[in-house]
Amino acid sequence: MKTFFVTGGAGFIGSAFVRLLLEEYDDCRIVNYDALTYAGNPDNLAGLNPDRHRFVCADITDPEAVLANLDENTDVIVNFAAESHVDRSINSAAEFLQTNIAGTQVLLDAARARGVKRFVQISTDEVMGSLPEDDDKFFTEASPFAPNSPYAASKAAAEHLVRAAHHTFGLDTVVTRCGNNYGPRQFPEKFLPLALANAMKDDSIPIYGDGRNVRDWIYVEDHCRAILAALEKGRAGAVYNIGARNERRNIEVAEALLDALGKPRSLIKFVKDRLGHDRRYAIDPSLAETELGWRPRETWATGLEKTINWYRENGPWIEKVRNLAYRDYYKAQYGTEVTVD
Ligand code: NAD
Ligand code: TDX
Repeated sequence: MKTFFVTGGAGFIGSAFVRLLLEEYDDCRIVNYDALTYAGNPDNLAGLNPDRHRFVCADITDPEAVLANLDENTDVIVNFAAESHVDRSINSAAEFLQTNIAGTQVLLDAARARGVKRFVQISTDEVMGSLPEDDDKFFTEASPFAPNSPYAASKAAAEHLVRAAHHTFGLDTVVTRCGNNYGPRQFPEKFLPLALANAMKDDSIPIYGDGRNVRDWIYVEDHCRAILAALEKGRAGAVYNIGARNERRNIEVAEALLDALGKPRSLIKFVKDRLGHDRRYAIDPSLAETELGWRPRETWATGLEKTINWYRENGPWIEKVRNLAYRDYYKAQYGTEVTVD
């Protein structure tokens, strides 16, 4: 039997990972440790078996709470907990430094104190900065760090702390760096679910700048399977870039969503650019493919279809997360209101 301590497991990717663990291991036990910030959502955990999945509402920056909930026999910590939205980090960086940096160190210290066998850090391609447009360059594990937003800088700092814990104390660590995830249960502050939720209500889709920025999109379950492969087969101290070789310009993403929904492209609205907006992310996942034997299962077409179907079938989930706090955030960020039921 394996025991997992998953942080941030009530968020978008963490909740998909917890589901995958419960599917893949008949006898695993999971402590799902999440502070339920604005992005954490208990509805994301509906229906999970309480005998094998224990939810704890607490903060990773609280060392006592972490130690109180981290058993001696824990096999793996998987750290998803983070402030994850670039625009919010531009508005205010403080929480990003606390959770993403200080919180990661708390978890590393606790892992050593409890003799946890492996520590998996969920990082991002953004730590490597931005690539030139229309180029054949990709991010590899050897790409230098060049974070451009406070979010990316905080995730880069966290990676350095993980590296230091491995080098100095011999903690068994693995880092995964993924690109832009999409799929069910993604909070609609991120571009794809925001565009989808807006278009479903005939609200406009705000596109920053010229809309030609490129992101490398991956279906969330494919990312989770890569994390599982890294957790099981990754070398101690290694970093793995995870991507589905699926570069798209933002404008193409918006057009694909509108076409699939049968909505007019006139819903696209160009708005003021994000400060410091990274131009292109593109990942070379060769190492994960060769060392971990991992491959994505979904194509852009199948992943998008699954995602759109999920949002179509889960109107109440969307309406619930587009609460007063969300509507205030939206108004402050975009200067317009979103339509809610
Ligand atoms: P998310 O914002 O949906 O979820 C984050 C979760 O962490 C939430 O449930 C929140 O309540 C929890 N959390 C935040 N601060 C906490 C704290 N101090 N203590 C405990 N829990 C806390 O994020 P996501 O999109 O699911 O991303 C998960 C991880 O994957 C993050 O580390 C992010 O940097 C990384 N990542 C995300 C993407 C992406 O495209 N979304 C891509 C690459 C890497
Ligand atoms: O309203 C918008 N309009 C727009 O054009 C928003 C919210 C975004 N965008 C653009 C900015 C980016 O070029 O769309 C692209 C995607 O934006 P986000 O969804 O905010 O993602 P990004 O900034 O690329 O970062 C994401 O990928 C790496 C995740 O949010 C991070 O958590 C992850 O680490």
